[in-house]
Amino acid sequence: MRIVVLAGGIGGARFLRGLQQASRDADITVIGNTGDDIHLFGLKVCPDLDTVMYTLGGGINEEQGWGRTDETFHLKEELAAYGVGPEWFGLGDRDFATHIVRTQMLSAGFPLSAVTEALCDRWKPGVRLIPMSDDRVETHVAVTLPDSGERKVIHFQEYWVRLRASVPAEAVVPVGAEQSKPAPGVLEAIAEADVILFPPSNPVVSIGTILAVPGIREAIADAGVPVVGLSPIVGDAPVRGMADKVLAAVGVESTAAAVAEHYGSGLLDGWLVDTVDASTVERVEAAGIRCRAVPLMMSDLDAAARMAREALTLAEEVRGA
Ligand code: FO1
Repeated sequence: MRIVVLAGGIGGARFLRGLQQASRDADITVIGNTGDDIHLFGLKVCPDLDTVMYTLGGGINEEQGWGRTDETFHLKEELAAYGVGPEWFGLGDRDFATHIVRTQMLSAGFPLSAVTEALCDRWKPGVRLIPMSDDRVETHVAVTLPDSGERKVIHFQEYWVRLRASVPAEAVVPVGAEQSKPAPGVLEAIAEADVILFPPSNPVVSIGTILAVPGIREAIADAGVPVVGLSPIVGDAPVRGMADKVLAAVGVESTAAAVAEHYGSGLLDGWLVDTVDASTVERVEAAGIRCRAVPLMMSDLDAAARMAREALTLAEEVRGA
């Protein structure tokens, strides 16, 4: 079975580990979000691609869900000693190697998709990881800074990590998306898929950014195969991260049903909500999207595998409908 998954960061990566366990013989292609990418110290850092690669490749810092395990921060300390920032983004020594290799290959003229393939040669994640685009797309967020009251547009990572999303996101803009093209293999993978999954990733800055690359949303809508998503919102709050902060920016209430309606029945055929949101199944089905309430707390690998199996089961129900 050929499965295509649109993945963001931590939630997406953990779901993928469950999907691999639930569907061992599946051929999984991951279309990774690159809107979180940031250029630091002359290096290109791709947080969501690295989180998928490290999580499935066995190198992830499990508690954080990002960065490498067994990390040290000598390089970061030395840069700080030179007064070279930013200090708020925790790049570890092992992680720096990934960004150096990536930047070296990009400078040699390789596209990001080829670089990602090369990095995955080492990590062997067991999925094909393709960036949504080889073109530069970076999410920026309009905020009113708490101390100065000044309205500013800042990089997503500064909003997410330095500000901890402590102020409302007034606008979320994937800069460059309009001019970007799907990376080689993205549209082909969607066209050849037997099922397409939206894991519990951030619907605005992760999956929303992937869908903002011209051609991807249309390809999924036209794929003619079941598209099933899992709600990242449980009981009106995001399971992890601060999805509710950016949902407000796009006028979407922080509920499992509102996120499904945000994607729309033109895109989604099925939607899994957590059992605590069972009362919302009717509203999602009224939007033309098949809905089931199942446990969605991805507390461990077995829980993630159960969720993946539920998503694949719903996909078959939709296919047979
Ligand atoms: N998240 C944090 O909350 N603090 C950090 O210092 C931080 C550093 C970091 C370094 C590399 C990387 O790949 C990810 C990193 N993240 C950090 C996570 C990152 O902000 C998020 O994983 C994604 O951008 C959102 O999905």
